[in-house]
This record gives sequence, structure tokens and C-alpha cells, in this order.
Amino acid sequence: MRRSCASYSGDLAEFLSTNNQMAVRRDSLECPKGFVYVATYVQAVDLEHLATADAREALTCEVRRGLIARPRSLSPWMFYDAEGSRLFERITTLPEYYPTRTERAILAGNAHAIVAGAHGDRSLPLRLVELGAGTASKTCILLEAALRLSDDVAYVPVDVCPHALELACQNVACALPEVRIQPVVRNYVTHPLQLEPFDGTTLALYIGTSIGNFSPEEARLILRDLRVQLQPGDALLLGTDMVKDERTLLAAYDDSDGITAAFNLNILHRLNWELGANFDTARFLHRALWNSIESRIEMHLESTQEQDVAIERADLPIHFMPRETIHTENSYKFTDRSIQRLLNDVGFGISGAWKDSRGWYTLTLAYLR
Ligand code: AVI
Repeated sequence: MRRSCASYSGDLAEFLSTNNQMAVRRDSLECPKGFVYVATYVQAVDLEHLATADAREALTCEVRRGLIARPRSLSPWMFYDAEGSRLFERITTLPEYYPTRTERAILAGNAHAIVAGAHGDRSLPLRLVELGAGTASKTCILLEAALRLSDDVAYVPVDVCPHALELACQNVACALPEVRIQPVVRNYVTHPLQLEPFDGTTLALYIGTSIGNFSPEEARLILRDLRVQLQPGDALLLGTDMVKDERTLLAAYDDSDGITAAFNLNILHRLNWELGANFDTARFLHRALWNSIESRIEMHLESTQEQDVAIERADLPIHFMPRETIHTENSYKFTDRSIQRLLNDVGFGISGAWKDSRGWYTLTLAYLR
């Protein structure tokens, strides 16, 4: 059953619970595209349609804010439409892009210790809430470990991209049908998460080094918003990419196949499709640089020439000078001290940390102080 949900704004979970005519139907996995599978039974929801109106409004606001300002910038959440999410998935498999496979290896070797460290009272149900879940490709490792410790495990993937969320639900439902899945379509940056009360332990996951895409101030806001949703006894698992040699860092953000360049330029394609802009993407170049003072990789789009662009639905004409840039992403890299400072500032203490042998990546388990 496809529903029309043009006025939707908020949590999918909230939406589901207030719309009891919502279909709860087949238990096969052959649903049309745009529908999502929830746990061992299937709730069919037109996620694509749900997110459209909100997403377009946010896009218009962000474009007006970022492209009028100097230097020009756009927020990295704009990368993640269906094509951007697909390109990001490709990035994660590139030889130069080490964070994903490094984190996966750490999880594979330590999932039991991590979940056991978070879930003190095994008799209680366990809920894993994942911010920026993407396709949840690594989360199954933790969910499997969770199922070995508890027979009541719930998974709440939260993501701004309904397409990625749909894949996350399919992946988890196929691999681990015992897990109850409650997907939430949400931009947790602009709309802080509101978790349903839970009678058990919650392990919040902020892995995949997504925290690195926010300024230190924004990162603190996001973690504070998350912390107020947690109860004493709950935990946070934070994934952070570490400072390392510049060559390795730059290669990870400017790969030889040009996939990261395509990912960066996709923001302009998105503005063409969704806001009626007329960017000629051949007139922009992908640039990645290491800013050692701020401890971050920066991605920019550089105009190759003087040019005029119009963004029709934002009512915005823009004039670019040659070599003028749009700053599209920061990816902050951490040290043990900066992780400790960040967590301490937002009310968490560290109960464990796991790294790879080169110390390129860290997973930190934190408790509520
Ligand atoms: C999603 N995020 C953690 C990625 C990163 O490494 O900062 C996004 C990315 N940008 C370019 N490559 C990957």
C-alpha cells in the first residue's frame, strides 16, 4: 500500500504510531522500491515521498545561507541524496579510503567486548540507536554481538536519506530477523532526535567518523542533544578518524578513480535537479586540502572561470569569479586528547577505547557522567 504523506514532518516512528491505518502486511522481502521493511513483519511506508517536502525546504534555506555568504559554503548533509549515498558507498570500498575498512576490522575483532562493556545488566532489553546509519553495513557486527548477550534487541537507525535507510532496514532484516527495527528519517542536525522511552539499556552509535564532519561546536551540540536522550546506564560508541600523515589523508579524499570528485560535484547536480539550478559541473573542480591548524581535511568546489549561475527555486543568481570556491565539507581528524576533551565537555566519561594496529582509527565507548 502506498500512502500520500505530503504534510509529514518529524520522526518516522512517531508517524507510524499516529497513523494506525498504516499497512502492516506481508512477510516476504519483495516490496516495491521506496518501501521499508520493519523487523519480522513488514510495515510499508513511502519513505521517498515522506521526506521530499521537508528536504526541499531545508535545501532552499541552506543554499540561500551558504551561497550568499563569503566565502561560499554548503553543508555536507546535502551530499546525501540517493546518488550521493550511492557514491559514498563506493568511496567506502576504495583502496585509498581506509576509515571504513579500518573501523570494520576493529568492530569485527572487538564487537563482543564493546557491547558487553555497554550492556551491564544482561537481563534487560538492549536498544542500539545509530545516528547517520547510512546502509548499516557495519552495524550488523554489533547487532550480532548484541543478540549473543540479549534475546531482546531493538535497532533504531536514524538517517536523513530515506534510500539509505531503506537499505539499512533490508540489510538488518535479512541478516538478523530477530532484531526489532524502528527506522527514523530525520536530519538529526537540524531536528534533534527524540527517542521513545525504553525500558532497558540504550547503546547510542555514532560511528563511521560522521562526527568529524562537524565543527567542534556543532559536534558538541549534537552530542549534548544525544546525551539528554540517554539515561544513566546507557552508553555511547563514538568512531573517530585519527590525525596521520598528510599523504594518506589527502589520497583518501582525492582518489585516483575520481569517485570522491564525483561525490563532491554531485551537490551541484542535486541543486540542478531539485532546485532548478543551472550549474555546468564541467566548470567546477574538486579540491581536497589538509588544514593542519584546524586538524581537518577540507573539500571545496572551485570555479574554473568567471560564470553566472541561477538557482531558480531559491530565487538566487550567483556570479563566480575564476578560482572562487564553495567549501563543501570538513572532515576533522582527532587525537586521544581531542576525543577526551570532546566527550568530557558534553558530559561523558570514557570506559574503553579500541584502535587498529597503526592507530589510524579509534572506537571509544563512553558512559554518562
Ligand atoms: C561521511 N563522512 C564520515 C565521510 C568522511 O570521511 O568525512 C565523508 C566523505 N567525504 C569524502 N569522502 C568521504
